[in-house]
Amino acid sequence: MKKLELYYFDECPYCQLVLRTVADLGLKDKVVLKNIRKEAANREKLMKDTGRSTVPCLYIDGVPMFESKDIARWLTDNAKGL
Ligand SMILES: N[C@@H](CCC(=O)N[C@@H](CS)C(=O)NCC(=O)O)C(=O)O
Repeated sequence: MKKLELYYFDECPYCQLVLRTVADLGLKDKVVLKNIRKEAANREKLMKDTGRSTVPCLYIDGVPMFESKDIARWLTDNAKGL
C-alpha cells in the first residue's frame, strides 16, 4: 500500500480540484491531508524537501509530485490499487 500525503490549503482552486478527485474516487481515507496554512510545520517540510511552497503537492511514498492535473491523473490511473 502506498503512503499518500497531500499538501494543500483550502483557498487554492488547484487544491480543490485534487480534493474533489480524492473524494470522487473514494480515496479520502487513503490520503493524509497536510494543510500548509494551518500547520507551519507542513509548509516548512514542503519547502525543505522541494525548495517550493507550491500546492497542491502529493507525496507518493515520500516522492513529491506537483501539478494538480498530473496529480488528479495519477490518482485516477492508480485508484484501484491504492
Ligand atoms: N499549475 C499549478 C498551479 C499551482 C498554484 O499556482 N498554486 C498556488 C496556490 S493556488 C501556490 O501554491 N502559490 C504559491 C507558490 O507557488 O509558492 C497546478 O495546477 O498545480
